[in-house]
Amino acid sequence: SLTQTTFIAVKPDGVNRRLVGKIIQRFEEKGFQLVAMKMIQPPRELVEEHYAEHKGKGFYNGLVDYLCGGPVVAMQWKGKGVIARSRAMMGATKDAAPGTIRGDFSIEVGRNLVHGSDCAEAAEREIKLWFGEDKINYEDACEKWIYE
Ligand code: DAT
Ligand code: MG
Repeated sequence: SLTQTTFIAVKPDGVNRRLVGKIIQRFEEKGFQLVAMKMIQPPRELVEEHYAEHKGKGFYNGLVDYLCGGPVVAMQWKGKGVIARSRAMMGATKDAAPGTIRGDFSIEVGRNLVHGSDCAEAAEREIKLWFGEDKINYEDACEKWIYE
């Protein structure tokens, strides 16, 4: 629905490689609306909770180290079908296709620049975890030019 909101994060490699602007620009150009954004170096407990589904897997500790290892730009983006559409724009976890963010700017699965919630339940959980109630619901002035 139009009111769907998702959690997107630029991971520490994206920040250090100066790709924050480019990544944000992709979602802006698509027509999605930015409703919350902050830069934080997340504490380990937050990242462990965020990636709880992967606990026990071989890559889990490295994954948590990577995400805690520098600044993260955490965002909420709003729009029609934004959860699935932003995942498509990010590209697959493995061998992301050219034209996607991961496909265009990354090589390794463990340095893949960006996170996006994979379903509505995850979006709700991750938004609560990273932002609590913090977001700004401002009027989207160009909505009628993006949606029919
Ligand atoms: P995604 O980030 O596409 O939602 P995921 O939730 O399956 O992917 O995994 C979370 C992150 O963990 C992913 O962005 C990169 C890392 N990861 C996943 N599978 C991996 C693997 N087989 N080896 C190394 N890192 C992996
Ligand atoms: Mg995931």
